[in-house]
Amino acid sequence: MKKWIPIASGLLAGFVAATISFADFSKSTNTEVASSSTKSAAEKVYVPFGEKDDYYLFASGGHSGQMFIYGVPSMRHIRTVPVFSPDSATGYGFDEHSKEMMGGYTWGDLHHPAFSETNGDYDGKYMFATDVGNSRAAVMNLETFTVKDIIEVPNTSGPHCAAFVTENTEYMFLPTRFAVPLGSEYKSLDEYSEQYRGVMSAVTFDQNSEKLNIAYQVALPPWSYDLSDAGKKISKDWAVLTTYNTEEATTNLEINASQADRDFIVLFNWKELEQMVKDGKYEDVGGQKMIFPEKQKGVIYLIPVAKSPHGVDVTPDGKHFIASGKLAPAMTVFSFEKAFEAVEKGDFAGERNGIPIIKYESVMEREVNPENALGPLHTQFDDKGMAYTTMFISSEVVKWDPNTGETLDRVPVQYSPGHSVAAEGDTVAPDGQWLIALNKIAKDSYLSVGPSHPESMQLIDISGKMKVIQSSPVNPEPHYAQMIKADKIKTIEVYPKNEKNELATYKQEDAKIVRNRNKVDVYGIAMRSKFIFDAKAKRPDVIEVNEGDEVTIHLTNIDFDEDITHGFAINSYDLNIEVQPGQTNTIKFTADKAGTFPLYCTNFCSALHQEMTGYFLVKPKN
Ligand code: CUK
Ligand code: CUA
Repeated sequence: MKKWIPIASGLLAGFVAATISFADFSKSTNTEVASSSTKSAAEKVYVPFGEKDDYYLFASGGHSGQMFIYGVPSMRHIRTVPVFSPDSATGYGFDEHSKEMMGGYTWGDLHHPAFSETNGDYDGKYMFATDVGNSRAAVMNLETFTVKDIIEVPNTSGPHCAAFVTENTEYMFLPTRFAVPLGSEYKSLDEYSEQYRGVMSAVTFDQNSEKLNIAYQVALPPWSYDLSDAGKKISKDWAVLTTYNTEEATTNLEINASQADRDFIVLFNWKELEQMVKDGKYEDVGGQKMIFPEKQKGVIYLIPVAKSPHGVDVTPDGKHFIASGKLAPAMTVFSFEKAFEAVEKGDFAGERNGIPIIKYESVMEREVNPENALGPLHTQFDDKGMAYTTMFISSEVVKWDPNTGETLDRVPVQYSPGHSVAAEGDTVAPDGQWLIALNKIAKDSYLSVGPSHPESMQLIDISGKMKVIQSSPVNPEPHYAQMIKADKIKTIEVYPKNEKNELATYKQEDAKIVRNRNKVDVYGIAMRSKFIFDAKAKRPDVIEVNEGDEVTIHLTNIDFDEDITHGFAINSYDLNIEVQPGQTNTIKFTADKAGTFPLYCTNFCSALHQEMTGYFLVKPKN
């Protein structure tokens, strides 16, 4: 194994000084932008009114807890979908279902979105995401672009190394960034190596109930798990994860987690883990089925890799995986076949924490080091199997051939790309044509909004010589994104009538208010351009209750007409929900303030939208 230390220590300084070196790029940037604003580039991104984009881009919203939907190639922002944080625009986190899903949390940190897959291809049905901030996983339905389920994952902290799904969405794996004691109970950091673990969770999804479930967990060593990818085709039963801080440092990680010459790729066979669970080879930890790899051998392996790797990406043919060493200026191509052979033969170089280490030389295919390229992070692929790696420090995307290691092309981006995303990039058959660099620093790209700038996404035409042809601000922060062919997503136009739903009210004359002691249930209707809460009342658009009453409002939008969405808010009560066409939504609250409170529709719905109001009257207790 090569020594990476001398290069790496220089790069550490480069990492720190990265912001300073941007200045060097700004001149070349301006010429680059000037040449890219030629007619042909403009034509390529121009989607005339009435025509639609070819791709949807689902960009993670980082610590906004949201997902941003863009059209490609226009790079127009189409929608923000709240996932892990409440959203005033849609009332997400206010209505009963989303409030319950939110679990009391008010923010999230969404890093890596992942589409559901069928035979290794995006099937356009669901999108998964994880929350590094509060250790949750979520699933979004792509018929409605709404979140259907969120689970909190116990025994773990910060599933950054997720989500990646297996070839037929059998599992979504959630390895974590932070090691914690099992059960997250208090343990001194002096006992870190013995008592802490980096737990990986195997999450399943049931399409009928639209629920997520934790199938089992694996108590990996107390290291940080960074990025991951599922195998494809010949490697479909396997998956790989990068680790750092195999030093098991507990303080000053910037220095202490970069000591060792190498860290590891974790290679595991999820089919065999599944079998272990069936065979009862696990322990109960806080109600979860926990597999301990040091006790249950033969399924998980370590492969040495250049220190502090970041991304690991499986090639579309499933034969190789490529690790990028953020502190070493190299990408390393590993062979799955060689790894399987080494496992078969027991060709190991000892073990670490009870897990066998496969010899580096046995599985390494080649080390690739494009000239002057610094800080490789993540790799995507085109339709010819060529690789595109983002270079964080040298602010560029490098195209190279995984079969030969030859550098084929490179293009500067502005600046410091983290991930990039290729069209259908994580499937067994990427599309080519488009790649988007997800840049951490926009700096001089857009009109200034003060000291802090948005992040930027730059569209690169990869059909010929790579060329940046469009740029879009995004705020914050596209850690990762996935790009899917637009025609794979089939949205519904209105929510279908569900006569079995007892909470829904479809006929105006059925709107009613039911009182049971201090509980008030409103079965109301929203329609152009009025509310009907009690069809028989003198004023059908008024809800009158007593101070302290528990109020539940079930509101149905009976405009079965695409895009006619109504909102419902009560002044000064800090609540707002939305009802999309045909939808029934429920909100529950206590009438804890006596007084007169106007209520109104928050979503512009007709010429008489301003008239879509009423009163919420709360009689004082005495
Ligand atoms: S991470 Cu690699 S640059 Cu959260 Cu995927 Cu951001
Ligand atoms: Cu209904 Cu505005």
